[in-house]
Amino acid sequence: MKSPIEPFRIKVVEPVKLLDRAERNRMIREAGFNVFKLPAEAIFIDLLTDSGTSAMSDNQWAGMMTGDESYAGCRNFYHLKETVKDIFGFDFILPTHQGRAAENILFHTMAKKGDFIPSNIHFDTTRANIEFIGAVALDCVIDEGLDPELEHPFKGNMDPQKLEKVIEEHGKENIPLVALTITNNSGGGQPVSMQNIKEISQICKKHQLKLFIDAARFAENAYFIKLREEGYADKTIHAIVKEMFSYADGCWVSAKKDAMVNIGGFIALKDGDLFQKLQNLLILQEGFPTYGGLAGRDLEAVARGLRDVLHEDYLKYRIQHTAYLANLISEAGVPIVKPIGGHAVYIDAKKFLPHIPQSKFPGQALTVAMYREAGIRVVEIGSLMFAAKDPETGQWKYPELELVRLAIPRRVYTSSHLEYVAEAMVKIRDKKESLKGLKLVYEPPFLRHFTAEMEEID
Ligand code: P70
Repeated sequence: MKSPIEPFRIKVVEPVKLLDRAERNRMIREAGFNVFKLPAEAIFIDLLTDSGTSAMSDNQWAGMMTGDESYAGCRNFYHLKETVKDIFGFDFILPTHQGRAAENILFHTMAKKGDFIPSNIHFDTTRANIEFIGAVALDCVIDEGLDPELEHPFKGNMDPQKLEKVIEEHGKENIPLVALTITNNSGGGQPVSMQNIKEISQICKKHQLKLFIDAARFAENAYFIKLREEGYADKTIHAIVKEMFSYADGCWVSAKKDAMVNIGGFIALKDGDLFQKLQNLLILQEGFPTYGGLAGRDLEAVARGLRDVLHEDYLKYRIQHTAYLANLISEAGVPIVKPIGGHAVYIDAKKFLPHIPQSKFPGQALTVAMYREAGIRVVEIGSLMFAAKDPETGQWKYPELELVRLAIPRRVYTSSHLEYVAEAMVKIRDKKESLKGLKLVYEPPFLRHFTAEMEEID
C-alpha cells in the first residue's frame, strides 16, 4: 500500500529524541509499568491518544491572537455559537474545558442514583461519570461490534432490540437519556451509520426519551458514512454532519479530537429549559456560560477547528493515514480490529498473546513492550481499563475486548513515523512468547488505568 499524501506542509517542527534501551527499561520500571506515568520527553513516538495532541492549523493559530478575554460575552463565544449552530444545528451551547467536564455537568443535572443510561459503548470517562452518581451505564452495541475480526461497515451501531429490551426492563422513567458514541472509541473507533442514528432516534421518540450524541469524532464518523452508506457518496461532510445531529436532542463534544484543539469541549442542545438547568452547574464548576472553563482564544481555536475538520481532502488523508499503519501491522501477522477505525489502530492483545491470561493484563504487557522496544507509547483498552469486581460475588469480570490502541494525533506524524512503529511491531512479534504478564501493586477506586502501578510476573 502506498503511503497517503499529506494535504498540508509543515511550518513548525518539534524535536523528538529516542532514549537508549537501558534508559527506557529504567523509565518504565520507575513508572510502575504504567505509560501514563512516563515523562513525555522520554517518548519517541507518542500514540497514547489523539486527544489534545493534534497540530493546529495556521488559521487556528491566527485565531488565537483574536481572543477576546472579556469575562462575559467575548466575541469568540458568539463565533463558536454560530459555528455550532451552522454545523450541528443546535441553538444552545455550553463551553467546557474538555469532554469529561461536559459529561459531569450533563449527568449530574439529568441523571440520579439508580438510573440507567444505555449507549452503544460508553467511553471510560462517560461510564465513570455515570457510575460516580450511582447510575448504571449499559452497553448495547450490536453483537458484530464485539467480534474484533468480523468485517461490518458500521460496527459502532447500537442494537435497537437491545435498547428496546433495556427500556422494557428498567422503565423509561428511569432512563434520563440515551447516548450514542460516534465513532465508537471503546469498540475500535468504529462508525455508526445514519440509518442506525435514525432508528435509535425513532425508538427514543416513541418512548419520549432524549438522545444525546458523544460526538468527539463526529467528522470521521461522517466521512465513513460518505464512504460506506448508500445515498451519501455525493453529499458534503457538512450536510452529512447536519443530518446526523438532526436526529438528536443534543450532543457533548471533547473538542480535543476532531475539533483539533489542545484543550476544549462543549455541550450543544435544542432544549432551552434544559440549557438553563445545565448552565447552573456550569457556572458553579467551569465558569461563566460564555467561556465555561476556556480562554477566549481557546474558544476561537475550537470554532476554526470545527470548520477545518470538515474538509474532505483532510478526512480522506486522515482515514488513509490510519489505514496505512493498520495494513503494515496486519501484513506483519499481528491481529488487529477490523475494519480499520478512524483515529487509531487497535491490536487484539488476547489473540496476539494467548500465553498471558486477562488477569495478568496482556494488553498492558504489549504496551510495555512497545515502549521498551522502540520508545513508542500506546494505550491499553482492556482489563486494566475496564475489569471490575462484581459487587455481589466478588469475582473479577473481564471485558470482552482486550485491545491495545495506537491512536494517531492529527497532522503530527508522517508516514515514515508510522513505518517505524510497524517495524517495532514486527520485532515484538518475533519474540512475543517472552513477554511477561503483570500484577497490580496500587489501584485507585476509579479510572484506575491513569494512576495504577504494576510489577512484572516472572
Ligand atoms: C481518548 C480520550 C476521551 C473521550 C472520548 C469519548 C468518545 C469522551 C471523552 C472524554 C481519553 C484518553 C484515553 C486514553 C489515554 C488518554 C486519553 N478520550 N468521549 O484518547 O473527553 O478527554 O476531553 O475529557 O474518546 O480516547 P476528554
